[in-house]
Order: sequence, then structure tokens, then C-alpha cells
Amino acid sequence: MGVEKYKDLLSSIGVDVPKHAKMMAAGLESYKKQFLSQPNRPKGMDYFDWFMSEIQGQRIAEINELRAQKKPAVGTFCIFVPEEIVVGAGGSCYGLCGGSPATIPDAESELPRNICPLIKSAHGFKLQRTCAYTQSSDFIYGETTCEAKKKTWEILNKHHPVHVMNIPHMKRDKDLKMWKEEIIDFKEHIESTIEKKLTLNEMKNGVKIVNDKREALQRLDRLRGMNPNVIPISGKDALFITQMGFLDDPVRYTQKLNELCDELEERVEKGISVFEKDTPRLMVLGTPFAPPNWKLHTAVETTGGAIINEESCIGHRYYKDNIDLEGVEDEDALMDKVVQRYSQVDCAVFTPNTPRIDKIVKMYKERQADGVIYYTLSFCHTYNVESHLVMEALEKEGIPCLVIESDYSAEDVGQIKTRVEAFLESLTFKKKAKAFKGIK
Ligand code: BJ8
Repeated sequence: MGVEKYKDLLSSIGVDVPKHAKMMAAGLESYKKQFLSQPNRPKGMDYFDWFMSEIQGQRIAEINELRAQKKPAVGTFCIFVPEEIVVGAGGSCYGLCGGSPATIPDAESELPRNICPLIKSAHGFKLQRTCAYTQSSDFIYGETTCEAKKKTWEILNKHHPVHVMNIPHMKRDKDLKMWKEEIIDFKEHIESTIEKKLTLNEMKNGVKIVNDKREALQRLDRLRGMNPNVIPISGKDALFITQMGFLDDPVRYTQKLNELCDELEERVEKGISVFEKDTPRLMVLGTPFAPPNWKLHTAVETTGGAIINEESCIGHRYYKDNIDLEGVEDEDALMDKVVQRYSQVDCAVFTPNTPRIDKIVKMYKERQADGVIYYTLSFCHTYNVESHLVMEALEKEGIPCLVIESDYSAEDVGQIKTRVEAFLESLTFKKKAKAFKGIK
């Protein structure tokens, strides 16, 4: 197993090796229980299972090999950081650990208790030195999205270099102008790290690599969600694959994901589903699921439901848009396209954010889903408040919705399962009533 083999490397980057080993052992055990026990998994999941075993081993060695070649290693907590530029510079841009409850008590020595668990978990990983990705990063790129995040950067910066990108909260022309300047600053920061200017071709190459990755994820999304009679992969496996897209080498990841999608295509053609016929098909809306936060998916899929899409940043919001390189002949045009693409991210920190609501209704209809779960992490005010407007639109369309607010603790697992169970029962009842009316 990777971590044992890479003990010296982990120690050299400042990881608390004994604590880290304990945490990894628990993580792998939990993965084994929740994932490997699922019946009829696609063969292509073998690669992702392997990646899990090397998540803080071989992958960390690869990132540190890049650093040894003076390529940038950039850690992030948000999909607003333009990874294309880092990839274009030959480096690695990845999401940092932030989905475990185990680091939260440490974080609460510096942060208030009543803020989002994602932020506390991430901060705690740095204090404990138990995330090899954080330890490997030259710097962390933060952003001014929610209040809790942007203030945490000031404290996190005491422990690790943090740079902050100013993300506007509106999308008027003057906001987009400022945003473009921020992206140019980001690019210049990457250039100062590698001590050379990036060429247009290098940046375009980075865009192509990331576009390919997003396209593979779009393909997975279509295969799991667009066929009303077949669901060829569990929602939990699909979520895990998406989570790994924030850590793996993008070229290898795209290749492996496309191989898996070939297999799923075959399953769809042959009608091979991992769920029984008439299993309620659910979309999940809301805040991101950082690994190992698999709580909701496990609750739903062990209670008789199937998750066919995550309208989330570790999900559809991340991969729905590509950067259009058509007609890009110079750097200025490229930067315009980067802003254009990133400003389509419909995070709840924006006001107004109506395109998100319209998109949710459209996605629901396209996928012929049976219901949605609006999921927010506790104390995430933007998504929590926005749920009112989303619910209003869903009600108008007659779309059944369950709202769940949760953190990373295991305390509410039973309660979530009970609520999901009742929701699924009502969906099944509605489905049967509809079919009955249809027959009549
Ligand atoms: S683009 S959702 S990744 S900011 S940290 S806002 S959950 S209170 S993560 Fe986010 Fe970028 Fe938006 Fe996506 Fe809420 Fe927690 Fe803040 Fe969060």
C-alpha cells in the first residue's frame, strides 16, 4: 500500500506520518466497506479503486517529482481557480483535503465552531499536517467566495502560503473586467513560480487537457443519468470518480474515465443496470462533497434510491462548461474566453443567481428524475438561503424535493436515512399512481 512505501517522502514534506497512516487506514477501511461491497460494479472501477489505494502515496510522489522539475503544485478549495493555467505550465492543480470530521476539533482551536465543516476540516488538515496534498503545495489559492472562507485564508496563511483571488459576487461588465485582471494576476503568479513566461501554446495546451477531462465527465453524466431505464453505475461510484478528478493526473484520468465510459455505453446498450427497475432516480443539488464525505450517497443508495447527478461543485457545476478556443489567436483573447467560461459557474455566492434555478429545472426534466435532494453543509449561508428560491421554482414545476442540512459527523446518519426512506416511499407512491392513471 502506497503510504507505507512513501513514508520518507511524506516525512520530507512535513506530513505527520504516524497520524497520517492512522487516518489513511481508517479512510481505506471505510472505502472498502462503502464501495467494494456494492454488487455488479463496472470493471473500469478497478483503476479508481487502485487510485484510492495510492491517493496519498504514488500520486503524492508524482506531484513531488513535478516540483523537483520546478513545475508548480497549487492547492485549491474552489472551482473558480483556473487549473488550465497551472496544467499549461506543466504543473499540478488539485483540490485539498477537506471532507473529514477527524480534523475539525483541531481547527476549532483557531476557528469558530459555527462555520461550514468544509472550511474547518481543511484548516484542521493543515494544523495536523495530515494532508499530503496540502503539504506538497507550493501555495494554496484561496478565493473571496463566502465570508467564512475569505477570513480563514488570513489565518491559514500563518501556516502555509495562501494567495487570494478576488471573485466578484455579481456578473456585470465591470465585475467581469475585474475578474479578468484577477485571472491575469493568477497567470503572472504561476509564471513567477516557474520563472518564465507562459506561451500562448502552452496555455492552450492546458485548456485542451482540462477540456478533455471535463468532456469525459460530461460523458459519464449522460451515461448515468440520461437513460430512464438503465443506470449502469451507482451514484456513489460516479461521485467518487468525480472527486478523484480533482486529484489525479488529468491526462491519465481522462483516459481511464473514457475507458470506463466505453464499458458503461455497452451496459446501457445491453440494459445492464446496477439498480432494480423502477428505483427512484434522484438528483442532488447544493454544496460540494469533498472526499471522504460519502454520507448522503450511502444513505440514499442503501435505502432504495439511486443518485443520477450531483448539481454541485464536485459534480455538474465543475464540468458543465468548457473553454472555447475557437478564434483564439492571442493571450488577451484567451483570457476573455477563460473569464467567459468561469463566469458561467453558478455558485450561490452570486446575486442574482437565477441561471442556476433555470438550469436545475431543465436538468431535472432532461434526466426524467423522480425527485431532488437539496443538500447543504451546515452554516453554508449562501446555499441555505438560496434553497428558498430553488424550492419555490421546484414547487411551481411539481418537482418533489427533500432538504437536508448536515455536517461531517456520523451523528445524523440514522435521521438522514429515515427522512430519505420516507421521501423515497412518497416518490414510489407517486410513480405508481401516475402509472395507474396512465393505464386507465
Ligand atoms: S464555486 S460552492 S467550491 S465557493 S466553503 S460556499 S460550502 S460555506 S465550497 Fe464552494 Fe467555490 Fe462556490 Fe463551489 Fe458554502 Fe462552505 Fe463556503 Fe463552500
